Amino acid sequence: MGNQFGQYTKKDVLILGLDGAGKTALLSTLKMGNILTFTGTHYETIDVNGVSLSCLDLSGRNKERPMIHLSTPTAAAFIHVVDSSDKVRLDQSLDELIKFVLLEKKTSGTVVMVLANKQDIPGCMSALEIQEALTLKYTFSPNSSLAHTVFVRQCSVLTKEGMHEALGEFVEQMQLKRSGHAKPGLLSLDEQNKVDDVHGSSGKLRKENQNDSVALSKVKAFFKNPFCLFQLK
Ligand SMILES: Nc1nc2c(ncn2[C@@H]2O[C@H](COP(=O)(O)OP(=O)(O)OP(=O)(O)O)[C@@H](O)[C@H]2O)c(=O)[nH]1
Ligand SMILES: [Mg+2]
Repeated sequence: MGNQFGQYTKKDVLILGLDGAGKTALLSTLKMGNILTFTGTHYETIDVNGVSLSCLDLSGRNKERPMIHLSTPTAAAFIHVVDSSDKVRLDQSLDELIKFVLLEKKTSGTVVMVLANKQDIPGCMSALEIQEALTLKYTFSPNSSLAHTVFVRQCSVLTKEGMHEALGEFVEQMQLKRSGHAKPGLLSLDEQNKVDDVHGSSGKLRKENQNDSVALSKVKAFFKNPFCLFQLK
């Protein structure tokens, strides 16, 4: 697990969310197959269905909050992790998503996955409940070409249930976005990628996945904003 940042590094995917939501658990599980406990901010490159994603796991702790403003303009896409068992702080979590991503003009047009984590905890909120809470707070305007593509999915990083499916969909939405086919606004929970509609066949999309290093390198070229030096604990 990388725990040192180089200066001026560009990042593709920014993992956000309050402290304790499961950001580091997600990244370590995707990278190494199980939850590892690290504090602070981490950078890792992971592979999702053959697509390489550079991920920045930005600590939710106060000390590192100012980094959000520096890193959001450099991100191609966002994963906002929510602790679905933490009903008390759901408002705060969604407020941060709205403030740092949805209302931030520099992130316009990006893919945003809200990941309702910790579904293994009895009595936790479902993705639908979290989506409803989000729509009460924020009005999506799908008609704008600059609108984010937002979708809410649920998983348990602990049991891995739903985790790989959610990440797979996230990558597909990133690819649709790059090809200009992503649907802006809030995607419904049961909305599947209209892969066949867009690409003619799912086989073609899989082929595009394999060629993604070229697409990714083009995307990376967009993100020329300097990053910052992270000092880890
Ligand atoms: N029950 C359960 N616990 C989880 C799950 N995912 C993460 N956790 C636990 O939640 C705690 C916090 O997880 P982290 O990944 O460190 O949280 P974080 O979002 O990185 O928090 P900060 O780095 O402080 O911003 C750890 O004890 C994890 O083991 C899950 O799906 N279910
Ligand atoms: Mg963490």
